[in-house]
Amino acid sequence: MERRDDDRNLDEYKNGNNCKNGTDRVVDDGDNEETNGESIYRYSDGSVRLRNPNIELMDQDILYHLALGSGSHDLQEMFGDVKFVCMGGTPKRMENFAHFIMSEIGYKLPPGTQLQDISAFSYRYSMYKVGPVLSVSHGMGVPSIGILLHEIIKLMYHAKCKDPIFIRIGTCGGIGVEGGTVIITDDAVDGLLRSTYEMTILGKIVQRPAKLDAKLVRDLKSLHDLEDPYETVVGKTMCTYDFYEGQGRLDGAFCDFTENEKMEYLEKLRDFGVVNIEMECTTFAALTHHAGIRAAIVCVALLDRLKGDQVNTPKEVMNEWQIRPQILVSRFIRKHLAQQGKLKSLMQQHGSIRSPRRFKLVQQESEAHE
Ligand code: R2B
Ligand code: URA
Repeated sequence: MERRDDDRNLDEYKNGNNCKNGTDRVVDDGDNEETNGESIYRYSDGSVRLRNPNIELMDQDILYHLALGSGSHDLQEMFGDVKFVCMGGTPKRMENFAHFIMSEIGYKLPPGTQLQDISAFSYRYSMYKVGPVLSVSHGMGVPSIGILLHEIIKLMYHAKCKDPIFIRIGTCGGIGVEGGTVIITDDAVDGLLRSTYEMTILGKIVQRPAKLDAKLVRDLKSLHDLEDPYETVVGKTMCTYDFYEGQGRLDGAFCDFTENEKMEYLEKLRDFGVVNIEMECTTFAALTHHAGIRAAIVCVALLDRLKGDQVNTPKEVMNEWQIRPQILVSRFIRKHLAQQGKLKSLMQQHGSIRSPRRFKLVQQESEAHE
């Protein structure tokens, strides 16, 4: 396999700079990084760096669950322009998001082509690319999103993507918030309320800090429109390994606690600042942070767990709710692209602009609302 120009990972590993202890030196690329005072682990040009010297030595790297490979595909050509990686649980939601973001950023596919699930042949995850946006499903729970993150982070590395931003767009159970409320996570905690992702590696317990980007939280929150007919709140999100007993539900196949015990627990979570419960946040926060990638989580609450356990909102209502995080994220992407002067060039692709003068007026109008 072609080695990268400077064999950076391997040489740094040989020089004892392999970052096993997390004390790596890093670049501040000035792209408004903010991770609680720590530097971000990336190359000086913003491209993603791997904390694994083995990848350089491999003949090819097969991203098995994405049905892609560094030997079989020109990953840089295919994905080099990716700036936003948006992920959510289901293939359908992420297909819908791909279509939605396509119209939001005015991206036009070449005539005669249509959006394709790039990872269709993996039969595991679905992935769609809309210009600088990758929309990918991660399945349910920690193991599923963990596998996806390993492969997507390697994909960013092989493709030499610069400063990618990862955003999880999900669903959750709210704590003390109405169904339909949008929640931006500022702290991801596990079932013991620790801001860590704990796993077992080679028979040892390893904990990684589950940190999200504080500036992304503020930027996303600022894009809530006062006219939105729902609330957008910021708070702690708890990650569980199970939907039923793990989230204190009384309606699973098993339940060894009383309703009083359940309520006591949920109230304790609320008093600690937990606003929602889902099943991926600590892994998502920890692995993106470990990779030096800025990341955020935006979920919609499907119910208020202080009021019940069953998800029984009508499908049509729930479908509308699920678009809410997508709207917020699309505002963020539009704003980011507009600030970088890239929105216009996307919109001009494939001759979609009939009148540059009218286009400019419309763009100015919409930018004024961002
Ligand atoms: C939210 O919803 C799913 C469980 O229904 C899970 O993936 C999550 O985090
Ligand atoms: N997803 C969860 O993990 N929990 C809920 O209560 C709803 C959606």
